[in-house]
Amino acid sequence: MKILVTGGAGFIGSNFLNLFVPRYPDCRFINFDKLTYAANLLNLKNIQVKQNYVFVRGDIADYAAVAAVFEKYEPDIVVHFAAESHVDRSILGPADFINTNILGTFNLLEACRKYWGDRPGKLFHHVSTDEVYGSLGETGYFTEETRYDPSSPYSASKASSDHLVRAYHRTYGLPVKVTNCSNNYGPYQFPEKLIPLMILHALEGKSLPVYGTGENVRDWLFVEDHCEAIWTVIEKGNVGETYNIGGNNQWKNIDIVHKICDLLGEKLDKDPQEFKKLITFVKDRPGHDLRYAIDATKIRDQLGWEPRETFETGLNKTIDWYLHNKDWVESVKTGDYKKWLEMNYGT
Ligand code: NAD
Ligand code: TDX
Repeated sequence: MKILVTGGAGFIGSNFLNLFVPRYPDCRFINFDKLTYAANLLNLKNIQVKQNYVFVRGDIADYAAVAAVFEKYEPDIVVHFAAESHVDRSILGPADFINTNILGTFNLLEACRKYWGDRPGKLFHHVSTDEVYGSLGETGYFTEETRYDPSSPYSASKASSDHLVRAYHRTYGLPVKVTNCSNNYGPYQFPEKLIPLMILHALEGKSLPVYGTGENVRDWLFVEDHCEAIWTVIEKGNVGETYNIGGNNQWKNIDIVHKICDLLGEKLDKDPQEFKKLITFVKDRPGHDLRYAIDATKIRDQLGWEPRETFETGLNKTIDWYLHNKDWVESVKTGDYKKWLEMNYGT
């Protein structure tokens, strides 16, 4: 089985490869990644020498590059993570989001259609987000039937890609599966996202910027639980169907920031107040969705998946990881990784 993983040098994709490359030595994994600012090949240092793993640098928005990978590696399964993923960046500059998330997905679908034809045993697994559903009010959950209502250029581009994937199934019979997951956290997450940003700012004594009043709610899932859920859907899910993934773990942003400060206080034997005094309420994100919450009944009941980590165990692991992986943190912060990239790849 040959598995093409797009975006495998990013946060979730690298966790996916780190879990499954060693676990499935009979599968060959091809990691196709453009290496944007969010990627880091250091994430993959434990598997880079494995016989069943290969890295190919390339852009999914470039059809010729995508076609070349299909010709050379003849993948049976595509697990499509590659995306521009940060909402704030999409507000500042949506163009890359349209290009990668929409055009890039289209190119992959076209390649599948051309190179797979009607052959059996193929699968396009599309990794998507709960943000396509827009915002919940104070109550309720997103189910697989919730109407799409995206708020940001990021979520609109992901919604668009979801529609394309489903259209390729209905129109051309392409074997696809879609998963829509809630907010992930864990090792290797680029420190622009809430949890790693707060951990690293607190450690450096920088302000902890909470948007608006901090009352917005997100539903958090440990990244490895997301990866296991994707694998479960690949193995056991029905072709043409969608599965929501979430850990039933809703938190207000401000409460998470307090919790991180408390845990850092415990771990570093410091007064948490030292970190909490850094909290600064800043201008709200435009179009900021109030609340996300996933109803994961379908994947639990039909496929038997459930998360292994609680928020307590997952957040502790995550903070410990950022405390013990200073080289990774430094390389991301100082731009050393960017220099290394320029030396090795010229850009
Ligand atoms: P990330 O930003 O950490 O990583 C994205 C990866 O895609 C990077 O390695 C980047 O280099 C690569 N990439 C970007 N543009 C590319 C292009 N044009 N061609 C090839 N590679 C390209 O993102 P992430 O947080 O790991 O998210 C992965 C996927 O999961 C995304 O599709 C995202 O929408 C989805 N998702 C993320 C979350 C979350 O909380 N992070 C939750 C649900 C779904
Ligand atoms: O500095 C911050 N302060 C703050 O209050 C940051 C970075 C975020 N926030 C708030 C905004 C959100 O309500 O925290 C919440 C989480 O923000 P992000 O980490 O940017 O995540 P979010 O916008 O919820 O989107 C994430 O989850 C769904 C991922 O980035 C997406 O890729 C995924 O699809």
